[in-house]
Amino acid sequence: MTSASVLRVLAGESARPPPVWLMRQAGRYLPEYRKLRADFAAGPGRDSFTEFCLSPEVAARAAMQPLERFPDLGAAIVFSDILLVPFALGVAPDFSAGSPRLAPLARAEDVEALVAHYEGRAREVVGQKLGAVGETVRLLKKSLPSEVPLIGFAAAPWTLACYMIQGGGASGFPVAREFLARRLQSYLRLNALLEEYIVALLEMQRDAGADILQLFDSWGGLVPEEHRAEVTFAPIARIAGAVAEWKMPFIVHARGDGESRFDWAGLCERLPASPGFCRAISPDAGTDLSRLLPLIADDIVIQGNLDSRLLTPECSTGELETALGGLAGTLRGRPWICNLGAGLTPDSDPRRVQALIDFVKKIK
Ligand code: 1CP
Repeated sequence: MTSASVLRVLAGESARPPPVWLMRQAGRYLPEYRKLRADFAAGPGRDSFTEFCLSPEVAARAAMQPLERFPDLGAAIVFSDILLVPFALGVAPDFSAGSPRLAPLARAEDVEALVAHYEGRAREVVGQKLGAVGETVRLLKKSLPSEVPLIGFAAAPWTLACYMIQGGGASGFPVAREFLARRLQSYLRLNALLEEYIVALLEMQRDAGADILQLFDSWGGLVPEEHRAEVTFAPIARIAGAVAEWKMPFIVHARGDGESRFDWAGLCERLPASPGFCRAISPDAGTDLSRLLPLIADDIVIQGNLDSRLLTPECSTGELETALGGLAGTLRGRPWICNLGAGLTPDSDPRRVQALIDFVKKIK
């Protein structure tokens, strides 16, 4: 399999078999990643995950690990975290309990104070606080084989706002949703501030040599329909517009939840189409692709939407093969990248990842 085909596919060419790369927070299932983390934490004053992400040599090592174990993976992703943007804005996440915790932006005044301090300074602040991410990208570009593209990333404003308003991860992010419902104008000020910082972070990764940019709107499915245009579609379309000017491939990932699905057709309508710009979407496992595909433009590349459980002991290898066959059938004739609909979970079995790669090689 040629790894470069992720870029070829993003340029709209069909590749059989399709390239494979597996998503974010991926390291956690690899023993070599857990060792790297433990060794780092054992160093003097170095217990925080944020510091791990902001140490370019060690972050580059973590990013290389999946490729070293699975040389057939079709892309690498920079090792970093979406919550480095709140960190740059002075709202540092604490990862020590597993799920991150942050000082919550509970009141409209908290948002105003943040905006007053940080608005209009994104390039300067991102350079100062997150320059290490650019350095990681530069190191990775030196170590990666030339045919393996590097993905840089950030999260969409809503997903970051969820963590910042809620004060951490939470099922359904009820506090963030209530803030949106009751204080829309204040929420939109935060959204705009985040958008400015997200573009600056993506730009920094581009300048450092990233080949592809991905935006994670992990909690995008929680935005109620009446607010989607302002909260989700318009900012993502503007961020895509910036990436389109840089003529780089752009992938959007989002998830729905049980009650509320992410409106992919609505987003796709608004993603700019321009020469030399490749648009890709990465829908979660709950998205019904056979219903979605007729609603979106043919040039939009699909990545995903395999169920992450297929790589865990919860499912059998046979179930993985069947699911993959079904996905390949649905996507026949379209450019696609084989990936999960969410990140690899810590209980994923590395042998199952190899099985996935081997099954994909057989796709005609
Ligand atoms: O070592 C550890 O235990 C930390 C686990 C971990 C890792 C490996 C976290 C904490 N972040 C990461 C790295 C990471 N996160 C990457 C780097 C590339 C890779 O390893 O593949 C990427 C792309 C992310 C993106 C990320 N972070 C997302 C978006 C993707 C998704 O899963 O929807 C989100 C929501 C986060 C927040 C986050 N960071 C870490 C955790 C445990 C979480 C989830 C928190 C929650 O429960 O809501």
